[in-house]
Amino acid sequence: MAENPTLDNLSSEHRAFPPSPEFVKNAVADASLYQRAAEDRLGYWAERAREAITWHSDFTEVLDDSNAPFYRWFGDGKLNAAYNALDRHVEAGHGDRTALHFEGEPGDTASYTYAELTTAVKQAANAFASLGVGAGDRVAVYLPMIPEAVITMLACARLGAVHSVVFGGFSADALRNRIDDAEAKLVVTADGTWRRTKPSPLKPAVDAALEAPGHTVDNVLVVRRNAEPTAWVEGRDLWWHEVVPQASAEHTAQPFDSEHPLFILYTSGTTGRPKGILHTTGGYLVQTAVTHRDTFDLHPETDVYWCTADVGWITGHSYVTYAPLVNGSTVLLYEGTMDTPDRGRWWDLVQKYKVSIMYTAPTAIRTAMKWGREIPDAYDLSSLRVLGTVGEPINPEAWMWYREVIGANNGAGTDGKPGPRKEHPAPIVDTWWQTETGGHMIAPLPAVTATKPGSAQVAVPGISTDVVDEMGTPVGNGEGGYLVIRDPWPSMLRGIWGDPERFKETYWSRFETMYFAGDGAKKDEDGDIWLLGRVDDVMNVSGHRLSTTEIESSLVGHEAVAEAAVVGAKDETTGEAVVAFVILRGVDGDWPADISEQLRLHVGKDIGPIAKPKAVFVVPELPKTRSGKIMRRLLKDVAEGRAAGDSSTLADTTVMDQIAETMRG
Ligand code: 6R9
Repeated sequence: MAENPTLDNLSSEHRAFPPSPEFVKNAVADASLYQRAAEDRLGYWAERAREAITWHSDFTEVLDDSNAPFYRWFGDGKLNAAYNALDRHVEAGHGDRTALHFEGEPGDTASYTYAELTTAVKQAANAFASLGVGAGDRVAVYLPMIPEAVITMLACARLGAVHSVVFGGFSADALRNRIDDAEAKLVVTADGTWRRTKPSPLKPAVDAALEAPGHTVDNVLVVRRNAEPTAWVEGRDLWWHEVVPQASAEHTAQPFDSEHPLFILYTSGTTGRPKGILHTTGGYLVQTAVTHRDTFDLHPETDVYWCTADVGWITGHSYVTYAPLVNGSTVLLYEGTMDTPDRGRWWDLVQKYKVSIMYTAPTAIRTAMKWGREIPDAYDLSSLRVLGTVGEPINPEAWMWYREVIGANNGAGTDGKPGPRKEHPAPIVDTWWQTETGGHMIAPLPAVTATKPGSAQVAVPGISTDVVDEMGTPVGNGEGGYLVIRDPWPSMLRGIWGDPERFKETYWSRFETMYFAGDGAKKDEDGDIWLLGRVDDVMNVSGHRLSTTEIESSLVGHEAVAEAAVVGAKDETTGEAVVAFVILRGVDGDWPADISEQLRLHVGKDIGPIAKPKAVFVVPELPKTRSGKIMRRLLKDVAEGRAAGDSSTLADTTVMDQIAETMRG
């Protein structure tokens, strides 16, 4: 791959933004962390574990690798996750600090101090226990982004019960499969939520999921959220408000083993049925808390932290619920979409709650970019001081927009003009990690790293990542290959629920002793890591490896393009051919009729003739999962002239029809 012209193209991105002196002065994490971790990796993690977590009984062993790849971390330590997220902050005198600001989509609000959230979780724990839930039992959670989602997760953790959160957008079938796989005995749900001002039901999917007999569920606990009429199964269904607030507010958290299961979270594999990724308690909390503090430069006394991810995804587990609360921070939780009641909603929330740390996905940034900067420019975003991204590679254009338009905003503008700018915009931290890794693995330290637009750059302290070739040999700087993780890490998955063989096969068989992440990556001339997308998204055109990400990035760099998705379609001569789907900025007629041809030439010029798409299709929408990932598989079907395959996990299932329609027309 060394002489690959297209992989080399990313090295044309040479901008770097060092931290400002004032940011460095007040930062919680400095370069000594890398130093310390390099000297003694396990000693480093032991120190961080004791700093971040209150252990009921201390551990003596940091890592047990005697049964690899089934690693154990802090194995003989005992702790309670909910105690760490709640009670200990109250005991330390922070009971009055706001733990959660909640804003519903219709504009209703609620807030919980640490003392109030602790009480709410104790009551929920007592209520769950009265329904027969105990340590080791599984609880399925099918809730919108409301405080009860966080309360439910922590109440399970408090009891040692294992939660399995299923994203509210999944179908009844998907929910049933997950309930069955985990053998859940309780389902916690809501009557519904709000989506774009309309009530959106949830409970009917639970009813449908449980219709066929043979399941393990005894009770369904239902939060009243939108108060729409709901079918009711007597004896099985219970209202949250009739059970939880009545429960005792006294509950003493029991310590559990560090390796006690904390949760299962299903994620899709490359093929076949979803994998139940298992996380346990001690190591997971240590690494998520430590990275949340370091990557976002968290000052829990003063920061207001907002992660826009849904609790149905790993980001919502690690960086909405567990790490922020374990760190005693103030968290904003927002129920709705970006554009309700209008496209300024997110920026209105930042202004209203004086959000200082914002963590979101590139797809959201590109959407905001598409809507135009006049929208965020009209708000005062001066409170923002750290900006994070996660979920997919971020193209340099979106990164720069995030920095300039959001991170440099120093007050609202008027008359459609931007307001004052900051001399030192908020640093951007691009965080690479996975459901399987539990917490951040590759990310800048904002007070140390000179950040580069589009790169996650360096492994976090104590983590050893590498980029290797087919044979597992590390590639040199300027070369591309497969991303691997060399050493076990505290928040690593402990397995796939009920399927140890699949765990070994999926992650540990490609390169024996190293974890195979499934992502392509490149080291630049400084040795910094650039993620290139899933290896299943890497195309091979005439023997050249081309990254979908790189071509998408080039397309989005053209002034006409708002969003782009690229796939490799089978081609008789070249093996695969590059086929691009783009959404244009503005309205119909803004661009010349031969815009597709112009875009082909643009990519050819930008990256090299080899990368020039064979076809560029202008489409109204791109098929995305509910977590915002583009489903290239479906586009590949279209590009290869087949009917699109299973599109049931799309956020909007009509998108493929719209695309087919456009291509016919
Ligand atoms: C946290 C999360 C994991 C996959 C991962 C990779 C992609 C995540 C990224 C990124 C480039 C980043 N990914 N973060 N790619 N840069 N900063 O998203 O978990 O839903 O399991 O997805 O997402 O391809 O392998 P998950």
